[in-house]
Amino acid sequence: MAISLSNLLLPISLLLSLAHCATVTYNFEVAWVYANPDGLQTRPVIGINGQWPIPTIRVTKGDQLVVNVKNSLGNETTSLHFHGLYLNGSNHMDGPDQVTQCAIQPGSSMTYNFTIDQPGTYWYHSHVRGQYPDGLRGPLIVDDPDDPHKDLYDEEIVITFSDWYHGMMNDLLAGFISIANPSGAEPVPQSALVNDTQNLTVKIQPGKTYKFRMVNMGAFAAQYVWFEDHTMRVVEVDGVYTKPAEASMIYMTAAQRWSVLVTAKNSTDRNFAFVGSMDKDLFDQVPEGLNPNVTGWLVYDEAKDKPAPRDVESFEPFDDFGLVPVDKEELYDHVDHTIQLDLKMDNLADGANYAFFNGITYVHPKVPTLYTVLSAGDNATNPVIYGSNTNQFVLAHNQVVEIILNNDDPGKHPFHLHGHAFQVVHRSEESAGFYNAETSASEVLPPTPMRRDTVLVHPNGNIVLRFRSDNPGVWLFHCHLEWHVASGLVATMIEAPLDLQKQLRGKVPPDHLQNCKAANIATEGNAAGNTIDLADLKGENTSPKALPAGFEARGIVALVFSVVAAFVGMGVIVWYGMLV
Ligand SMILES: *[C@@H]1O[C@H](CO)[C@@H](O)[C@H](O)[C@H]1NC(C)=O
Ligand SMILES: *[C@@H]1O[C@H](CO)[C@@H](O)[C@H](O)[C@H]1NC(C)=O
Ligand SMILES: *[C@@H]1O[C@H](CO)[C@@H](O)[C@H](O)[C@H]1NC(C)=O
Ligand SMILES: *[C@@H]1O[C@H](CO)[C@@H](O)[C@H](O)[C@H]1NC(C)=O
Ligand SMILES: *[C@@H]1O[C@H](CO)[C@@H](O)[C@H](O)[C@H]1NC(C)=O
Ligand SMILES: *[C@@H]1O[C@H](CO)[C@@H](O)[C@H](O)[C@H]1NC(C)=O
Ligand SMILES: *[C@@H]1O[C@H](CO)[C@@H](O)[C@H](O)[C@H]1NC(C)=O
Ligand SMILES: *[C@@H]1O[C@H](CO)[C@@H](O)[C@H](O)[C@H]1NC(C)=O
Ligand SMILES: [Cu+2]
Repeated sequence: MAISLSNLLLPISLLLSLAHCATVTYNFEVAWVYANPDGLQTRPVIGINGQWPIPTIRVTKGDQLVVNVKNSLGNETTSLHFHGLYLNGSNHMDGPDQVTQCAIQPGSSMTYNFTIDQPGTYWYHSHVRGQYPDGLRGPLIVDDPDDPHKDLYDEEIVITFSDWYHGMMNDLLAGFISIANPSGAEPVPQSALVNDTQNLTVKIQPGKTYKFRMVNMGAFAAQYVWFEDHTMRVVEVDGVYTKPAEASMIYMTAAQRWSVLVTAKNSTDRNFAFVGSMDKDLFDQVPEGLNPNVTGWLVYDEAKDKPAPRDVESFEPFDDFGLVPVDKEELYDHVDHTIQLDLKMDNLADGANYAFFNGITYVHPKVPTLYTVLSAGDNATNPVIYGSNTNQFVLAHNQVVEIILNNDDPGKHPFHLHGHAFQVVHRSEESAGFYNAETSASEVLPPTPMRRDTVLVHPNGNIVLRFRSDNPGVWLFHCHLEWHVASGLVATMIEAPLDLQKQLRGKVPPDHLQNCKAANIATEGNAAGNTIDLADLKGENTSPKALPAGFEARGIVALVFSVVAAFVGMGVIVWYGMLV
């Protein structure tokens, strides 16, 4: 048997990386506190250890991260998702409830414990129904001793961007998915925030170059971001280092991260504004008096004033499609498995508006999907057992998987895949319609495509994404507008389920299972909790029924709505007008 040089080298490099690793432990007690980040309204927010904004998680590549979470909310369940982390071999630590765990019950605890082997800018947030915009979201930074750009900057600064609601998510969701909101208009935020405040000042020293690690941890609004009279050089997107690319304005969707280098002026003559401006195209109706902008300042001299930002005539952001990863990972040019997802918004028989992939809106299964995998034996490769409303796809191990997403909706949607960064191999302009493989056959795809974990699809346009199924796990693919997660724009990738069983069978920790027990949630069987006949889904969770055949959704909605209005009178119409 021949032993190649690379076989000899691999264990040595593993040893070296092991030598650096430390265990970093956080103890988080999650509970309600009060905050008023935009100066307009004090409201309950979800804090950690009595504080809000919540702490930044910071580790070094190779570290073991342990987060002990105690849920002291009293009246809501919770969970934590570590957005962008691959969690190789630790799929059970990914966080979405009813997917890889049961939600952490009030009064209960759960430990997240995994190794982080990737550098970059990430964030963590609750992954139970619509909860994180109530405040349970913060940055997660993985430092890198081998940062390829380390000679290009002197210091780094983390800044977060977010939209902000005065209402509580539970109330807003009840109004959003409701017969009183047949058009599915999303609640519009009241403010934009930087670092969970406004008017942030960032001290700058002349001549230095700063790496700004920027995170959009908002619920809904993308933000245009620019630094007046300073150029940005993009060096990282979603944990993937890129060849430096100049940009004067970027467009940061919900859940995206961008690291940019900003070189300070040599003089301290004046201070400069930087601005985050929420993309109003996302709002069905822009409420009067809304300020979509949040301003901060690069402060060179504290004695000088902080000038108001100049108006920007039009938004012309940098296009991330052309970014080239530093590692120059080549295009996956041979596809093994193509998945087509057609996105649509429509009403169901309850009159509310839902989001669909291929005509199916996501509904949580009764058993967390990972636990179905682990209890199904050989039948884990049969997609049927995961239910009728989970948009599930079973992927074989180590294949090149392609997702073609057709946006049959006039809205913009940022799509996120758990457990991977994908290659973005095609992105159409607005209104291009469905992707057509035949007419696109002559298209030259980027030889070293941009990779990231969250990407925007334009209105009525399409995107084509590719990744290798080398990370066994149950990984969600979903729109990262929190409203659309709630209305069902979610698919489930069941990646290499038999390999996943080998990794995790018998290894789900007792505290995870205990939270299921406390909530009476089964941890074995198919999506319906059936352990005898896995193909029998009787009793599973399903969405409301479709509208009767022959009825136009709009007609039904108008009819139902006028009936409601007739019963309750003009009050309802006024109230509805206020809601949108
Ligand atoms: C930021 O400054 C503006 C303009 O002075 C002010 O209206 C706003 O209330 C300030 N925001 C906060 C959170 O203090
Ligand atoms: C839970 O308690 C908070 C703080 O008192 C409250 O604002 C919120 O509405 C409650 N949530 C639910 C679902 O009752
Ligand atoms: C975390 O996981 C590691 C590796 O599996 C294990 O050795 C360690 O005991 C765990 N720590 C905690 C606090 O659970
Ligand atoms: C913004 O918030 C982050 C995360 O909490 C913190 O690390 C950083 O220092 C803050 N930036 C500034 C300029 O205050
Ligand atoms: C600042 O001064 C240095 C050294 O003289 C020079 O190399 C650099 O280009 C100047 N930077 C700017 C932004 O003018
Ligand atoms: C927000 O910024 C944009 C771009 O500069 C500007 O056109 C708009 O007037 C600003 N809005 C407010 C309320 O300041
Ligand atoms: C972990 O999973 C990611 C995502 O699939 C993959 O790119 C990476 O190679 C995996 N790493 C290891 C050590 O297996
Ligand atoms: C698993 O699938 C096989 C073959 O289809 C079937 O005979 C068996 O009953 C299934 N097992 C369960 C527990 O459903
Ligand atoms: Cu969406």
